[in-house]
Amino acid sequence: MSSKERTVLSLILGGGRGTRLYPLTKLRAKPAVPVAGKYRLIDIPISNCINSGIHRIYVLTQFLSVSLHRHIANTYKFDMFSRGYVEVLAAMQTYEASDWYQGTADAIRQNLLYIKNEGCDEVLILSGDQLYRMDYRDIIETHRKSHADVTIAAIPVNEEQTTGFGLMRMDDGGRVSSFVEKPKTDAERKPYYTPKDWIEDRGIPCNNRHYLANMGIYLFNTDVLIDVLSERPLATDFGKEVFPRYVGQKKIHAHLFDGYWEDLGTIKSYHEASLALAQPNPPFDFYTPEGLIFTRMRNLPASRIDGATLKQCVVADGCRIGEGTVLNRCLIGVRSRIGQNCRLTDTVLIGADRYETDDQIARNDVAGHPSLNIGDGTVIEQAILDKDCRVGSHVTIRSAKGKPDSDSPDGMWCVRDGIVCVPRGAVIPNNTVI
Ligand code: ADQ
Ligand code: ADP
Repeated sequence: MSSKERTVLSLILGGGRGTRLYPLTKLRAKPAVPVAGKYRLIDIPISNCINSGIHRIYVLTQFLSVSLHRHIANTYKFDMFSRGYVEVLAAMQTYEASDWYQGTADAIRQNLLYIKNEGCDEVLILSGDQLYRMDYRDIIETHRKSHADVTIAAIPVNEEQTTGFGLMRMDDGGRVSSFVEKPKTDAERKPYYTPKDWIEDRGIPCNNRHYLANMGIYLFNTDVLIDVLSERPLATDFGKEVFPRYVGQKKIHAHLFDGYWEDLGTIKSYHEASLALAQPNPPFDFYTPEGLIFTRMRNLPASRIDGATLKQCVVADGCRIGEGTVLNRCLIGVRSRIGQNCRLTDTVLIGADRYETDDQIARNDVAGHPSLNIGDGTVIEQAILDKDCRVGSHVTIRSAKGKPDSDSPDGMWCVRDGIVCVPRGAVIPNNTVI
């Protein structure tokens, strides 16, 4: 290495059309989707970058929402000496192409100008919809030691999980010798079977995980990235086109990782990972001195809970929970208001953007209009209720487990992956049964 320290620029892929997270992405860009009661999806990779000493960060998103921009501008302020920044690059804003980003590689290609201008040595490409903590200095070290062109982070997965991932075969020196994107058949998957000893020799317990999956975390030498994307202008996706094609031509290495890493890109995985935060010994730990996850400071009061029973719950700031209410395995987001004698099970309540005054609530009651967020005597199971929803009193939302995806005619709720989702701002009148 030269005496000059190598520099890393980070690009976070903030999401395609966001259809898999619909309706959470109905009114906001995917990076702005709330997570863990008080954060947004984008806080996870940005915090990982900051904790790894990477301070130059672009977030690539399909559309620029005011709330995403405000969140980033108000949260990530670097001092003038660090030369750090977090900036959002929206698809429609680029001059070279006026189209939506067609895929992960295309999103990066449309922003090559920014990468070239930055003059960095390496580019770290991250997914914006994963919950994990990683010190990227480790993958940077693996990359530099092996003199690779590209290094991909890899995690061992079991056979059932393989259909959702790109799989890699590595040689003993850590070089990737072949890559297949989301294999559909046994024949496609079989060559990627990695023996237990090979995995355990590298200090990772195998636990029946015989396949090395692409985590969607890539470290490229800048010149290689520019080459690859300029040479193949039609390759739109790293997993589908770029890696399978370049695996023999470029020096692609893998960096093994074995911590908690969960995709939050679908309603099902979002719901599961959110509720897992409320478990005893949660797999992702927000309560640790290491690797703080940052978010925007809010001047919210502490939560007030009056005679309610809570089991395995996470409650964010500024909430009020009424007497006689029972919450089992719930994630309750900022400013949530839950009335008396409610029963919520396996539910994610994202919260509210503001409070209503007592006067407003009284007027709503007289008019029979539900107030923010959940009225008295309401029962909810297996649901995700987005921000500012107004679920009336004595409403029942039953579990839709096993039921097909559907949308209510009035747009006030839908079923995705067997989970009832109430979109942002929806109103569910008193006594409704879903
Ligand atoms: P997928 O999970 O299918 O596979 P993909 O849709 O390619 O992921 O998205 C990866 C990341 O890029 C996500 O954060 C997504 O939101 C974002 N993204 C997707 N399209 C985008 C676009 N047009 N513009 C901006 N951002 C976009 C990939 C790899 C697999 C690997 C898994 C790991 O292809 O090989 O195993 O990630 O999760
Ligand atoms: P959250 O508090 O969950 O992070 P938002 O960032 O969307 O959510 O902000 C909550 C509310 O506060 C919204 O109604 C938003 O319009 C308002 N708000 C937040 N920050 C500002 C700001 N800097 N200027 C004006 N309004 C703001």
